[in-house]
Amino acid sequence: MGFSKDFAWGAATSSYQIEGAAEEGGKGTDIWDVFTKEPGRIAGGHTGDVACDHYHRFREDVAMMKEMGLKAYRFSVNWARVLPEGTGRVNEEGVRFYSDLIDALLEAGIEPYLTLYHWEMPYELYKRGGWMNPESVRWFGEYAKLAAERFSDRVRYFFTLNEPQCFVGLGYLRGEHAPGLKAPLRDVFEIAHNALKAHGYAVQMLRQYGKQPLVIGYAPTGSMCYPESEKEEDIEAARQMLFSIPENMDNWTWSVSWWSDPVILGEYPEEGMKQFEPYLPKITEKDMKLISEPIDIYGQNIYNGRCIRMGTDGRPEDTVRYEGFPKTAMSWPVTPECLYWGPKFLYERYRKPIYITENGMSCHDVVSVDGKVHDPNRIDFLARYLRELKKAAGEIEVGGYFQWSLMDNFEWASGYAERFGLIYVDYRTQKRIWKDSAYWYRDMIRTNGEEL
Ligand code: IFM
Repeated sequence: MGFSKDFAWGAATSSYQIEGAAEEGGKGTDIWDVFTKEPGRIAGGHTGDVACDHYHRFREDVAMMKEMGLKAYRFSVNWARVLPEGTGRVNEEGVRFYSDLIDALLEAGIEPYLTLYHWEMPYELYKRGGWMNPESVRWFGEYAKLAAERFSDRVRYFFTLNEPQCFVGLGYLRGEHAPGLKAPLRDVFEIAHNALKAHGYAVQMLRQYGKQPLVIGYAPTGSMCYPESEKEEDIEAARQMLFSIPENMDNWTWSVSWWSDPVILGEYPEEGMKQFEPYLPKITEKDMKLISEPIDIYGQNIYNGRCIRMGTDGRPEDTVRYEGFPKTAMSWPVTPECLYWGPKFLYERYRKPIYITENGMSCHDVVSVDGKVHDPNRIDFLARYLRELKKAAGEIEVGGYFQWSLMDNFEWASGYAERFGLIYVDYRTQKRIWKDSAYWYRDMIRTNGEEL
């Protein structure tokens, strides 16, 4: 048994990475608008001001999705486009943009999956402390309410936060992403706790104001783990490592359990409570109840994993990758097994239908002399990873898969240097060119992964 008949074959994007129109249509400024303008922050000094110009070309982009046979499209709303100051005044033009996009998707027979927060904090809220301000919980709830009121008559699937690991870890601990801070650990834990509370409050608002029964999820990331062998002890080692707490405090935000246990199980992992004790804010029962407001599906962004075995001392340990281990253009290891073991371990622990909300690779894609974009590495990557997911789908509930990304886009601190898309974007002309992998993905969807 493989993928279910109604499997959500999709592709994903995010607002800042593709929309452009940074100062158009009444949009407010967000933290990425500001961050990208600071010298030295982004490779090549790139910004998302124009990006893929999706704001103006969304109909053309939806037509491509239809041609590709996508069943689902995961996109995000830019908070500052609909609420320019973050709270209060609604920008009707911004609401109309997303509304038109949703209509176009539905007309094309594509199910919209809407993510509320893919990192665009309105700058006005940032000036008031952003996630550091306990009020951020209420702000995010107000935004979720607006999304429910305006979009949920047509959108059934919502995700709250995308990769809190990144927007907290890279944005507030390492300073590599907006807003570019290297905050003290105490502040970072408070920011993290507020963001989780905001997630819970958004779930409440979506349920309360949803115009139909909604399917609500969460889309974290984190390092996946897979066992070196099928031996029970290695499997157990990988499971333990996956949910363990990183010892190195510079890496703590990559934890899976710190971000997901509270949301699904209603408590922070005990190991983390001990290790992080000196830095933790006050955590109340009421907070935990809010954070664990029930959700319906569990999203996970998975790109690669660590190969783990049980050490001779009875503790899980990383294995060493051999010389020349396959890697993507961004130097991320190619480890297809993580798309079997990751969902399995997550399902065992959280018992919710799993959605792979992002997976993909960056390649050194070029337009060849024949005018086409040949990306055999991406096809090979997809075939290997999806084969593993298919195996998982035969054993646990897997509801969907979103390829990252529909098209090349603004890859945060790397600017436009990394190409993750199925569709090649020539940023000089905004011309879209289907890569070979896009045709491959279309055919794979057509057969529901039969030939994998
Ligand atoms: O482009 C990002 C995306 O915004 C979040 N997940 C990882 C992708 C690739 O780095």
